[in-house]
Amino acid sequence: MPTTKPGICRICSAHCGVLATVADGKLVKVTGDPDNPMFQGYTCDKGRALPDIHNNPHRLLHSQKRTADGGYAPIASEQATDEIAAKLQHLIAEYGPRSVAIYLGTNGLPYPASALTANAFIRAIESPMFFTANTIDQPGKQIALAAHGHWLGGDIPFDEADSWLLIGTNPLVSKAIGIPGQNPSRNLREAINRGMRLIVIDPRRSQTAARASIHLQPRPGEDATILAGIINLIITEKLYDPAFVEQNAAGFAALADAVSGFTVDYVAERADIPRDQLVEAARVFATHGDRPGMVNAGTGANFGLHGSLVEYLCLCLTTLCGRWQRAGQRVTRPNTLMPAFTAKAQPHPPYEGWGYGERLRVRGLTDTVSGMPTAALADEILLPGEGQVKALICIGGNPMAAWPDQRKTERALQSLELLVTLDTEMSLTSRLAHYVMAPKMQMETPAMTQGSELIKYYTSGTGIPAAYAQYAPRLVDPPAGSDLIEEWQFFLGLAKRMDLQMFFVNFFGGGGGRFMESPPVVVVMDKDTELTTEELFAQMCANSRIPLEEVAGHEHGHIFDVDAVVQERDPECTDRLDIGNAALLGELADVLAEDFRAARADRDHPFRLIPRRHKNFMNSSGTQLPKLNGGKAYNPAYMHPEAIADLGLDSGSLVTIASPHDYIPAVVEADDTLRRDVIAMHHAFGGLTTEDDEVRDRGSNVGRLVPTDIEFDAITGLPRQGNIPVRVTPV
Ligand SMILES: Nc1nc2c(c(=O)[nH]1)N[C@H]1C(S)=C(S)[C@@H](COP(=O)(O)OP(=O)(O)OC[C@H]3O[C@@H](n4cnc5c(=O)[nH]c(N)nc54)[C@H](O)[C@@H]3O)O[C@H]1N2
Ligand SMILES: Nc1nc2c(c(=O)[nH]1)N[C@H]1C(S)=C(S)[C@@H](COP(=O)(O)OP(=O)(O)OC[C@H]3O[C@@H](n4cnc5c(=O)[nH]c(N)nc54)[C@H](O)[C@@H]3O)O[C@H]1N2
Ligand code: SF4
Ligand SMILES: [Mo]
Repeated sequence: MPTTKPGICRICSAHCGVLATVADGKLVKVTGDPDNPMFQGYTCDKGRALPDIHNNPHRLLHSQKRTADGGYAPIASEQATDEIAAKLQHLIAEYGPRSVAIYLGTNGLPYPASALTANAFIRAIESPMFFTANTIDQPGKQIALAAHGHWLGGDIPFDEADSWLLIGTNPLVSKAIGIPGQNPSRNLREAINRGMRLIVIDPRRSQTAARASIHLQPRPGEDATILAGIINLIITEKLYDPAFVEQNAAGFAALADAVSGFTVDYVAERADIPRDQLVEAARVFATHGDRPGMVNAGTGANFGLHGSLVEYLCLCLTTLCGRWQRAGQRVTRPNTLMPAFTAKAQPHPPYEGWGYGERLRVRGLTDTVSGMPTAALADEILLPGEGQVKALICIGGNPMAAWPDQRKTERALQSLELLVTLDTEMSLTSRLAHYVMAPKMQMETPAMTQGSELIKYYTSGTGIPAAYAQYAPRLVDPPAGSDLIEEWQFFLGLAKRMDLQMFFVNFFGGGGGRFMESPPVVVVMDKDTELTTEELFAQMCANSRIPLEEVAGHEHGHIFDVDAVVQERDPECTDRLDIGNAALLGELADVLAEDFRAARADRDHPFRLIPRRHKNFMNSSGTQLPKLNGGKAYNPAYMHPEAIADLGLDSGSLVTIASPHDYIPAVVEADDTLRRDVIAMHHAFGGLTTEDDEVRDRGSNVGRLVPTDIEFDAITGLPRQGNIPVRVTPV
């Protein structure tokens, strides 16, 4: 008899409540859950493909070990853990703890204990080398918050706002930021029906831009310029909130001075947007409606080299216009599975965000609030000398597909003495690994929404916009005869063999610790620890506002009735947000000093390549699954039809795309939503560098076009992953 039970899809951060049907011990169907109060039946194609993902014939049911001839053979997970522990002990004894690094990718998110335990392990061996995908994503968000400070009253609710500004993000597809990701189409439709004016800045008429009231379609990479222009206009026309600024912000004069060169005419010419449209966008954002909203930027705006600055200007614009929840208003994202926190209408002051902790051996980079610079990890592997990284453990990430400079990444990974991946398939990175640990998958493990809730601490515009939580037990057994291990159990297994004591503090990172009232939960693990994931989740939620058992009692998820209202500021509070940070406004001065006309005259590279995401793929995941790729296993190079015709090409032509750094093969496809001078491609496709002739089966690796050591954010090391100058030549 098939059974259908509520579960949680955790492919992306929306964490949709779904219904999962199991028949004959197999997951056979996943649909939306109409009884889930938050999602009301919503899912996307990826969530509905969870049965295909679980039952994928390429899924690993046993861990793999590389054989002498370069192939792979199954190995028992206990045996693999024995061998990996022994190798790590040997490397640490020989080269020191820094020789061991961990990289956590996006598939840490579905398994809340995975990141915490991996981080506990690396601290237990006393290596500082813990890297995550965050620093090749939008690390500027945390840098900007450190420089600006946090508003302890939190965000304005999207579902009440009359205006919203989105820059280089497409939340209708990505569910990531701005429009709440829990059924974003519905959330946007309701807002527009209510009279919201949405402003979108995107070189492409994205799904979100197509529904905007104003769509600015600029040259890519000019987001700092445009934001500075909008701020300048708002200051000049006195459209900001002087009372809020007076009471809560420092640095107004420095900001006003730094943006003063960004006149409407200058910005319109430089970004190639109509002057009047820019003015209208600024005025609408500043004045439309009784309840004006916020501004959020996404990956598109962050990859154009000035990500930290773009994020900082977003916060400056928000504070300048006083766009934060005030005393007496409801808390937009109340804590539920996180510990209770009293929101207050006051600033949390800026704090040290970078330049501390571990120093990398390249490019003057350091640890930061956004973590260690992942774009420098390949260099740390390749650069001989003391501290060289010899072993890398990748958890739910795919460096060969997703890191910048694929060729360098490939050399680095091939040179390692030990490469371990924890991956559900022989991913591109796993194909270079010594060991591939096969893990359990989503519906085979218990699930909760704590991870989706806590991302709000990384940046505003994310997280769950209600006191909503869900817990789901394991819904299906792993396939018969399989030998699978949960990621956190792998690290506990290593710790036991290496006789380490590990501990983690839930929740680390994201400035989270700054918002704790109750003492943090400390989880300790050592060689005597015997724990189930369920027991570990209970420990992780020991001080949550709503007890985990109570959440679990509502199997379809529940919006709890918590009385969360923003409180008055403390009478003695003199803290201020900083909108005049010298380092970041110094970078804005550099932007103004750039000779943008000369940069544009690069005849060798007449196009700019920009990132975009596809609704059916989560980075590299799903790209090879027929149910999701519809038989097209490559990522086209989308170009304006006239640009294709100008080159004498057709949609479907094979081309070479070359940046000043490297080249990739690609298949062009017509897309009239783009500017003529822009090419858009999904990232995280492609094979190894020797497999270019398989482009129609594997796609093209955009990261290969990106050098890590030429143009990069000096604070976070994030290279220029967008606005990449390229030329296109027929093959
Ligand atoms: N050029 C360019 N580069 C980019 C980007 C871009 O837009 N353009 N985007 C950047 C961004 S925002 C990010 S976040 C990074 C992403 O970088 P990564 O996180 O490194 O890449 P993913 O492709 O998400 O890797 C996911 C891996 O998890 C595996 N996996 C799938 N399901 C499971 C599971 O249940 N358990 C485990 N253990 N593994 C699983 C998949 O097979 C895959 O190998 O890439 C960055 N790189
Ligand atoms: N379906 C799906 N959902 C995902 C993912 C996925 O791969 N697939 N990945 C997840 C991850 S890891 C992340 S980080 C988030 C990212 O979420 P988003 O940041 O929303 O990413 P995208 O959907 O690629 O939207 C980026 C937009 O920026 C535009 N753009 C490109 N260059 C520029 C520029 O220079 N300036 C401006 N203003 N716009 C520009 C692109 O045209 C595109 O519409 O999505 C998450 N959700
Ligand atoms: S939106 Fe995200 S969480 Fe929801 S079903 Fe799709 S992939 Fe899963
Ligand atoms: Mo990301």
